[in-house]
Amino acid sequence: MRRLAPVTVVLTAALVLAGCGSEDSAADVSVSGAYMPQPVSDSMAAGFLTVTNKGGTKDELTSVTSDVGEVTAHETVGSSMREVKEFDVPAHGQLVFNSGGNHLMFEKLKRKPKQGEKVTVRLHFAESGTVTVEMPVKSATYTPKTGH
Ligand SMILES: [Cu+2]
Repeated sequence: MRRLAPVTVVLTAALVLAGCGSEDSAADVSVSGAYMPQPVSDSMAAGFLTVTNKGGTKDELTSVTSDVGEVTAHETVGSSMREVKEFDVPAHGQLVFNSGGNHLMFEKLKRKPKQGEKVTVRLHFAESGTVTVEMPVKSATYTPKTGH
């Protein structure tokens, strides 16, 4: 339980700020496998992660913010991509961002993230409030072993 305490504090603060009276549904959504390949561009980067919803209610990822720049969520359709405003996180399901598929796109970077650093990313959910993720920066060619 001790390991989870900082997350709980962040979530509680987010709910208070939002004036949200919902119960502790925040515990239903968690993030794993987050990483950012070290960007080759000075102004743009991509990020990947998996959102898992343990709860019985669908949630939605409504926005993503970071201190390193502007973030949008994209889906890949064929060989092109388009911005998606709200991604569903199905009940008892996952929302997966992975290379070649859905991805987070960081633009107008204030600094260029380097391998070994961490980028703070905040995921804002319709039901679960805000989840803060420390996204590690990996090598430019990194692919997770469990990746697709
Ligand atoms: Cu994109």
